[in-house]
Amino acid sequence: MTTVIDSKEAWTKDDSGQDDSGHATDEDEEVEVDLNKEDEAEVKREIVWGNVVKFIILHSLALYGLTLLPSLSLASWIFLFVTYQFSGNGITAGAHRLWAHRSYKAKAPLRMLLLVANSMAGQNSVYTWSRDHRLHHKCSETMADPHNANRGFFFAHIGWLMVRKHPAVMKAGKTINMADLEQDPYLMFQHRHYIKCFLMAGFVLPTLIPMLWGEDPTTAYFMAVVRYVSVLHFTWLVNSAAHLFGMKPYDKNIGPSENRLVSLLALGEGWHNYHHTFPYDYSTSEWGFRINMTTRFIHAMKSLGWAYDLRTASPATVAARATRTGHPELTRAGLREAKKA
Ligand code: ST9
Ligand code: ZN
Ligand code: ZN
Repeated sequence: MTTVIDSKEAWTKDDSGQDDSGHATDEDEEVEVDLNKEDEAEVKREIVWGNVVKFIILHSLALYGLTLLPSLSLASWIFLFVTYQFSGNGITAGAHRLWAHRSYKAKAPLRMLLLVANSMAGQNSVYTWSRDHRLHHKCSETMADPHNANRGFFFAHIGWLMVRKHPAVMKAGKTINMADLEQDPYLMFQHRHYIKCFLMAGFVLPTLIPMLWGEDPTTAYFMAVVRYVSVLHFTWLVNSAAHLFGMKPYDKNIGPSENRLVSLLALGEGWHNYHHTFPYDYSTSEWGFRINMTTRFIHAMKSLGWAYDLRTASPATVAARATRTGHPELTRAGLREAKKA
């Protein structure tokens, strides 16, 4: 079943009446931090050198891993591609569209599958990821946004993971309602045992499995590093490139943009102007399956009966919003009209 949302307000509450997305609610009034007056110059950056060293080592290993690609067997190439898609969906279909935004519902087998995929992607626990992401939407492009794109491409991409968070992030973060995720025992298990889950799904299994078809374990390990670092960068591009480059059909007053290349690499998550305007939409775009592997995945799960209650914005809602705040001629309906004329 697909739920079409006609009213903008409809998505801020789930069935239990709790705010489920981290977006603007009445509670916003309680955020006392003057988010826009914080001056970049006043921010005392505290570099977390441990993370800097960690990322240098990780990228060095990934660069060495790239030199092994020509020696890969066909089976290992297929495995690399499948694990990129699988772990990527653990972020896109899992942490992002299911858990952070509750844009659809999933039965237990799908939730388990997505949790394994998410652990493989190694981007912090779903709980931590969703808390930061809900805050990213609620305080988008202010000092309380953990990866505020106004602080530049590098900060939004990777820099934010190498410095202590701005006090505004901590303060505004306390207004994020996480009760829905706290009630999920699977998620809290992953949160409590995160490092073990990550190492097992991200490195141990992807090193052991290719040995079944005779791959050298060292090569298999380096392929896991290449896959991990690639998926990290494809994800970070949503925070950097898709907040800086592209068209804005739905809301021209915000940074998030429609970026095809990012959508291709990030399994459909580059349609970021649409996503920030209609964050409850399970498809993060009005273009269906077009450059959107995650939407294809969710539909495959729906046909198995594992995904249901998919929420989406109606064409009328999209048209009304684009007319009010965006460029209606650049929306799907607008481009269709232009083609006819
Ligand atoms: C990674 C995450 O890569 C990537 C997220 C990307 C999001 C993209 C979104 C775009 C849309 C989706 C697109 C998907 C595309 C996928 C494509 C796939 C092909 N609210 O954090 P701490 C409080 S991770 C409320 O340590 P520091 C809280 O009390 C990469 N409160 O702050 C917390 O304690 P606890 C691997 C908050 O000390 C306490 O502060 N991971 C919030 O400033 C301390 O929190 C790493 O490299 C909040 N939002 O450190 C680890 N935040 O947690 C990187 C904090 O106990 N992280 N609090 O409740 C770190 O090392 C640290 O977080 C730090 C900041 C150094 C960055
Ligand atoms: Zn964003
Ligand atoms: Zn989002």
